[in-house]
This record gives sequence, structure tokens and C-alpha cells, in this order.
Amino acid sequence: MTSFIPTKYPFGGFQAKIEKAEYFVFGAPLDETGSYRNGYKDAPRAIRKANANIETLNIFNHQDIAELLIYDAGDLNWEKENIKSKINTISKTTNNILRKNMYPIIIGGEHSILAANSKALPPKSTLVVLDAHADLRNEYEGNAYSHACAVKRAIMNNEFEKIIIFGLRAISIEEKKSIEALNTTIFWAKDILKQSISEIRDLGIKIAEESNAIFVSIDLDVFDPSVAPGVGNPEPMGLIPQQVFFFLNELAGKTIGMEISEYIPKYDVSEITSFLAARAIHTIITSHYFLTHSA
Ligand SMILES: [Mn+2]
Repeated sequence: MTSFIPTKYPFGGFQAKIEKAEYFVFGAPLDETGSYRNGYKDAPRAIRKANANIETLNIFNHQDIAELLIYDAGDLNWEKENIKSKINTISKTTNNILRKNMYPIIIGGEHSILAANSKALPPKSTLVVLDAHADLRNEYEGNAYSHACAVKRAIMNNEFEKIIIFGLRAISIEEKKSIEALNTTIFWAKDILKQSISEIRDLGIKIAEESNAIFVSIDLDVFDPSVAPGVGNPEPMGLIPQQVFFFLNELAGKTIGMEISEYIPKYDVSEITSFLAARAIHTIITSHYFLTHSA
């Protein structure tokens, strides 16, 4: 039986009745395999707190989050579980949410939550990963569930129609070689940085048109460390919020769920990263609602 630690700040600010909810939020404070820093377990609380202090309208379409029926269960309560069992718990929870026709929003935790969520998704969906890193290692420091293996696990766990990595800029030689063999489309940060916002927006539109069901996996290190310092493995030459938000806003209508990961509050500066994370979730789900509920 999955249990949750309830939250004081339900995402969106208005806790819907679970029977009526269309969006289901839960925190997955996975904090096990950090290869450089740790402290991911404190992220869901900090992101919810930031969310409670941002304006409720989406600037792209003026959708108010107050109209969305969101149930926030709180954080998974799993003190005594090992990593494999935690991954299973996340996977089962996300799968249950999808089976009840709700939209899962998973607040990590480290990026290894993708190993869980990828297992829960319907086959032939499109996985859009926003990440500075490829996360394509088979195992890292002896652990197949390491955050450095998140995308590799996703590929092994499900039959995706397509896998897209957006904002990539840090990769090992082995990962580079393996990309060619995998059904993966890369949008390198160096190329995105040369594009105009309207070109990036058009790319989002094209991906949405070519996909039936998209799951979005945001590793916050896709952003430049100057705008998102509170992450596990900062990597320079990253994206700025405009480049990511115009892209995500176009994808949102086709999304069936999302996760956000790799935030570490103790390395943040002035809560920059938690407010960015809160706004990223807010933008995707309000745009999803706007695009799927307004005829
Ligand atoms: Mn990363």
C-alpha cells in the first residue's frame, strides 16, 4: 500500500477531491545516487512552496490554474525502502494515475525517477527529455538506477515511438557512440542557442504534430546554471527560461504527464531554481488544460 506524507502547500493552491481530479501531483524525493551532490529529497517541498507564491495565470493563454482540478497527494513515504523498491513504488503510483485517466505530475527527486515513470507509460508514446546530459550510461558507479542512466533505463523499459533529448551539451564518448544506434533525436544546446525563439517554438509545434502522447521529463540542469544554480550537476552553456518555455508551451496539448527532477534547494541562490521549476510545471499543465478543454 502506497502511503504519502501530506503537504501544506498542495500544488496549484486548491486541493480537488481525488474522485474528481484530472491532475495528480506527487513528490518522489528520491535521493540515492547523486554522483556529485545530494539533497534532492528536499526538492518537492521547496518547489510547492515557490508555486504557492507565483501568480496563477499562464502568460501564454491567460489560463488560471485555479480552474484545474488538481489533487496533490504529498510526498511518497518510503523511509525503509531500497532504491529498487522506491523505483517500483513510483512506477506503480504513476501507472495507477494513468489508468484512472488522470495526468501524473511527479516532482523529484533525482532524475532516476524517469526509470520508474518510463515503465508506467503506454507504449508508443513520445518521450521528450530536457537535459544537459545524455544519461545513456548502462550503469554508473555500479548502479543501473543512477541518475546518469535515466534515459538508458527509459529506453530499456518501454517501446517509445520516439525519444527526443533537448538541450544536450555534456556527453561521454561511449554515450555519443551509442546515440547513433538508438532511436533518439538530439537537439544540441549549441544549435538551440543559435535559433530564434520563433524557430524554437516552431520545433515544439512540429514535435506536437508528429506525436500522439508525449511525456515530458525535465532535468533542471537543461537550464544554464546562471538561471538554475540549484542542481546536482551544473553544466555551462545551457538554455534560458524563454527558450524552454516557448518550446514546452507548444508541446503541452499533447502531453499525458510530466516529471521534474534534479533540484537541490541547499545549492540554490535566492530560490531562483525552485521558482523556475514551479513555473515550468505551472506552464505545462495550464497550457495542457487550455489546449484540451477549450474548443
Ligand atoms: Mn542532467
